[in-house]
Amino acid sequence: MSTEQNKTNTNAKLDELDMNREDSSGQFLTTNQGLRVNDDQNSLKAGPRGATLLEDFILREKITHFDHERIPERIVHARGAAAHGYFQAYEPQPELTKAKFLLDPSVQTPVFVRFSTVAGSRGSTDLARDVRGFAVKFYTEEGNFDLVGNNIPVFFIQDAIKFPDLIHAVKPEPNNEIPQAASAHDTFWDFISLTPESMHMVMWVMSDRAIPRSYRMMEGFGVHTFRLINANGKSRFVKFHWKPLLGVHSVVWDEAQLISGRDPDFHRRDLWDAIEGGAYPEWELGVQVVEEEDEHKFDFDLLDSTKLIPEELVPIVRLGKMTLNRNPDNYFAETEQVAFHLGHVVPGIDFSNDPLLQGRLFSYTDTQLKRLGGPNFHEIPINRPIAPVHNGQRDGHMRQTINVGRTSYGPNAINGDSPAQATEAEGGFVSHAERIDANKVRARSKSFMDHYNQAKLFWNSQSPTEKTHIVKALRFELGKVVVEDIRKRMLIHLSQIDTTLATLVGEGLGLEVPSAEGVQLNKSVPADANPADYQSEPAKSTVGSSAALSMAHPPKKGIKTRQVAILAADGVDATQLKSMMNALSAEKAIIGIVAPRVGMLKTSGGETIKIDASLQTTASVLFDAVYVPGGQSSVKSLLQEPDAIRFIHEAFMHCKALAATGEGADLLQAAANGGAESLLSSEGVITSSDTGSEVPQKFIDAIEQHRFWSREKKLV
Ligand code: HDE
Repeated sequence: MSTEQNKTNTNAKLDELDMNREDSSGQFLTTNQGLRVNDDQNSLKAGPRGATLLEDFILREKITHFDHERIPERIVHARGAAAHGYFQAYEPQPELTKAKFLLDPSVQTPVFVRFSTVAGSRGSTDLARDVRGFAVKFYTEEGNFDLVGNNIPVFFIQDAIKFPDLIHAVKPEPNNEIPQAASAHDTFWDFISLTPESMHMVMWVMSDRAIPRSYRMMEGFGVHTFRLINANGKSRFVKFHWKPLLGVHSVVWDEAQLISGRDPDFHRRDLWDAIEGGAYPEWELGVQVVEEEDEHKFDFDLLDSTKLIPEELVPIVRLGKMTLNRNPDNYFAETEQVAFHLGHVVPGIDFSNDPLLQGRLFSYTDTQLKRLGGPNFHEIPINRPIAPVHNGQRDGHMRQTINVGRTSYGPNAINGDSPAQATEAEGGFVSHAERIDANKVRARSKSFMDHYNQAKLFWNSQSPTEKTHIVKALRFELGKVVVEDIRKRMLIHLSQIDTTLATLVGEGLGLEVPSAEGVQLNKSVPADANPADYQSEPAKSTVGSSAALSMAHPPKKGIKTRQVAILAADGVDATQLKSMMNALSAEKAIIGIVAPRVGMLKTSGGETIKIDASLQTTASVLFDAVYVPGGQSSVKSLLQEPDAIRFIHEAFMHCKALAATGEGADLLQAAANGGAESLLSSEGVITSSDTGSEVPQKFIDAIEQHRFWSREKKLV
């Protein structure tokens, strides 16, 4: 695929990166000292058969650099993919904030966004059942602002001091480093079953949100309550949201597991290809705004990161749009070295006292010191702000800046007291002067003790299909747990959320739901505390639902960038093929011609068409929908390929849109005969025995539905 289009999209940050770009095209090979190398194939030896000489500085330089190529991977969010783009405000927001990038709709603020999984190592699969990171660096003219969020609006724990425990529990077990990128093991569920504050998050992580179809089809959330502050110093609480313009979509768990084998880079590739192909992903940035005086009007605490504000209570105000329009040039230099930190804020944005947020304010810089090797990581090109940097910080490993002059302290008279502190009016950052009057205590607020109501709110808000998927996910995860007491404890917690949920999960585990009577459900209790003070009541039966929490409701938004497989072999009916290809291309879907072999395909009309993948190199799980055109010899060849029948069968089992015209229906029939009896009579399967002129439009409408859940057996 051409990268020309990708490279022409630029912005202030991308231009600034130019000074660090290196292009070897047409150049001589050199050492790191610029010395031209004459022989890079052989080391320097005493005679052609050795020994190798210590003198060989070219060999030593090359090998030494190689030996030091690796840096520690991120302790969490190790695996990711990133892209450049820009953010543009819709309207000036002076009442909400003085942050300049939200005040001027004519300004395009450069951004760099990194998406990630959390638990797996750098080389793990994209399709793990996991939270996804959604970290955005805005290179504003007032300095960098990092919005380091996730694709789930709440978190597992309420206090940062529990983070190492949570992560140690979910990471592979320390004795054998198994399992990779999976929460389905004893230590994770042992911890969770003793930590009821996790239950709301657990419901989200067991839902389809944890297996997104694409990074481009995920929501993003700042999770914590932040503050926006306007030029008059008025502060309001806000929750940040990213809403994808492509809608929110997921895959099914069986599919996720198969994708992990077929293409562990599925999400990375999807993001990369979409941007290379000019289908730039877009999200709207929104905020839920809560006036300071309303801080205590909710039946949960705004400082508790295990709670969300239902959109029915506080609607989202859309502030602007982010577009990702250029891939990185170099994965390590950009995606790996980018360093996010919640403490990177600009005037007009400030923090709340959420104890999880406060702990993060420490952790992110600390971790970069280890990961990137020293205090100068802000000088790494991708981390450099486009705003000028002047201060008295000096030296340290790998310092790049050549600070001139004699002074690196303030106040100073030698350099006219430069660099000067800025007044608030000059853009100096002034922390919000929140009044705090309290005793120093190591404690958890009573207002954080409700652990089940929002878990129930989430459960109540799900469609029957989504509920079924949550039950199946819990059966899978807890089914992999070996210690039976952990399963039982989890069933007790689930029974505090919803008895049907607990019973259904229990059925899958062959267990009755144990009684909660007399059980101390919360073990996350300090030594000297009264456990009774830490117990949460079961969820109230009056908890309602919130439509925004379900993926079933958002309107469907076309089939742009959906991957459609066309199964064909030599002799495929040219007219049917062309008419479907034209219709799909007009809707900006991406077509993949899949045939028994790679190379070129001959149509019935004698034309040749490039095959994109063979049945051996791809699979239905890498596509959103499948079409089989007619053509006697084409379909005859496909019928002899078990992989072609499996392709159809799998797509059907994963509830995807299927279409066939002419003899193409025979392949669907063969898949139906092979164990999917209801295939031809199911929703989302479009066939026509004639040339099927109306089939393309019906197929497009079906792809837009994403999945046909009526094919699945409902548990709820
Ligand atoms: Fe993070 N988190 N986190 N986290 N987090 C990191 O920082 C941490 C939390 C999130 O693409 C680390 O640079 C603590 C919530 C993202 O580079 C580390 C706590 C949310 C990324 C760290 C949390 C996040 C990270 C590891 C509990 C959603 C990837 C590497 C108090 C709002 C950023 C790094 C990227 C990365 C600490 C909880 C999001 C160790 C202590 C809640 C998206 O600093």
